[in-house]
Amino acid sequence: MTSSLSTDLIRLLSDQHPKPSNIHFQYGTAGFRTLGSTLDSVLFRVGIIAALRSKKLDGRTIGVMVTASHNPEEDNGVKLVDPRGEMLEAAWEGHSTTISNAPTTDALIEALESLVQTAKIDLSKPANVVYARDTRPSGPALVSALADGFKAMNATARNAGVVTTPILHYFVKCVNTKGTKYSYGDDSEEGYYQKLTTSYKKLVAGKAAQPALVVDCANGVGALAGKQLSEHLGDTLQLVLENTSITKPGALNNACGADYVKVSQKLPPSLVNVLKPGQRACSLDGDADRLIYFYLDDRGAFHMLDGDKIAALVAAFIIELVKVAGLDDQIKVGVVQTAYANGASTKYLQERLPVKCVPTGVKHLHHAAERYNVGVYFEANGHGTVLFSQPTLDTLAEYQPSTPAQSRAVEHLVSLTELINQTVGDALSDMLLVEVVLSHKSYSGEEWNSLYVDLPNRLAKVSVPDRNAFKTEDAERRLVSPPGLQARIDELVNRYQGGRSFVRPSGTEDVVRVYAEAALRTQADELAMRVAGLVYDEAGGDPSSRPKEFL
Ligand code: NG1
Ligand code: ZN
Repeated sequence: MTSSLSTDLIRLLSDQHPKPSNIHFQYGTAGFRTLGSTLDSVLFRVGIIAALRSKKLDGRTIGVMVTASHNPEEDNGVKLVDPRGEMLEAAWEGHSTTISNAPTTDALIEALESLVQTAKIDLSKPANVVYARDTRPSGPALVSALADGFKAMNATARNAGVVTTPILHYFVKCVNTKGTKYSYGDDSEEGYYQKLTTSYKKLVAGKAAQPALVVDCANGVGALAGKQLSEHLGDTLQLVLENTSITKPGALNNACGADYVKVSQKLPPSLVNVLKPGQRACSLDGDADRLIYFYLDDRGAFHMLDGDKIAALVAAFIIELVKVAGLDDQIKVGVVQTAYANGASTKYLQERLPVKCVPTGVKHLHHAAERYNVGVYFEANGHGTVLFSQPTLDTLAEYQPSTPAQSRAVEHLVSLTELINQTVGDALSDMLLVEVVLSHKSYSGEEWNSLYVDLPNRLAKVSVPDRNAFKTEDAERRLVSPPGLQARIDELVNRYQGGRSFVRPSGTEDVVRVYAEAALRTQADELAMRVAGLVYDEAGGDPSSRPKEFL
């Protein structure tokens, strides 16, 4: 092992992946994400950064996922996964941004040398990486640029192929815990499906089989994973996989998938002749880490069960099991949400357990959830999971139940710790979790939906010249900049019954997002439109694209 960078090799390869001069890249809440055709140099450099991060962590394996999730097919992106299967440490987001923007090969080498110095990276350490991509057409070329980055650092890199984002996170945690007492599972796709379906089968043993579940795979990688999952589930749960055209140009996330359903609050048109009244259905997003449920009632009206409804369903179920097990003194359950959580869900949950609101971004939710014994975190958009702390896992392993009912409840809790992905939100794992609860409670979609009634809400986005001019406080619920804008929003909100609205810059797109809710549908839409108008005027956008209406 050498103890300096192989600058000749880096130079040779970097010259094949020049940075476009007119683009500024940013490692945002979900890594780098923009048009796939502009990302070649970023992928090469991320390959180098992943290797450096691994060396910094004594050769522990780092994950790299190439995906743009729910975003349009022509977009792509890349994010790094830390050894425990979690999001990259915040300081390295900054390093990644700096390195991705070095204008030339010389500047890149200089930036890398400076990172090695400041982060005190021992270059003689090994570098280990596991990487994967989703089904986007730009994926193969980007993965090859990434592989050049690994080559430039002489890193040992394993190509995990085309898998969901949560499967890649699972691999990272498995590889890094292999052979320890915290071993998370077998680092193969088979290991993942076995782990999920074995625990699912234990949890629903003896329960009546549920009617078939329709799964909208967003024409993405979830179609491949859904098929494998379905085979492993056998008769225990019948999945009807829809929107599985992973090679059809333009199909990915197009009028289907979790983001389409959540934002438009509509049934994907492709399911109109598929879904029967009362039947349960769910949508995954393009990399299968988000999940939204829905159903049609007897009159054919569409009802959506989003991340907030999933959190409410799951938290109540876990609390009940903890209580039946006789562990309610030792195991406390809490929920983490963001400002996008429906006000009705927050009220419902706050009446039952501790609830914390944090800024948008999985890392904020995940870290806040880690502070509870059992932390349930879900974004309204359907991304989320449930974390069990190590002391809680130890409590469950050591507990001596005194009745058969207690013993069953503890077994179920242990199975849940196996079923639920502990690294990141996972649509397939969450789907099985929801199915377990529905099966235990004998709930239809309608009964689940009646836990609380959502306040009508609307999410909108406004394109502005500089989204960084928008700064927030109080878990993004209030604007501090541009000055004076928050007061004008407050003044508008006060005119609407049950009104709430907030504005924040997106961390993944070059837009400012506007959220509004109110007691009535028309009022929520109107409030969102008027706040979007305020933002637009403030930011000085082009009058022809001023927000006029939604729907
Ligand atoms: P931004 O673009 O920062 O709003 C979006 C989602 C987040 C999260 C990230 C990562 C909304 C309103 N925002 O972030 O919740 O999922 O993407 O994919 O859904
Ligand atoms: Zn996603």
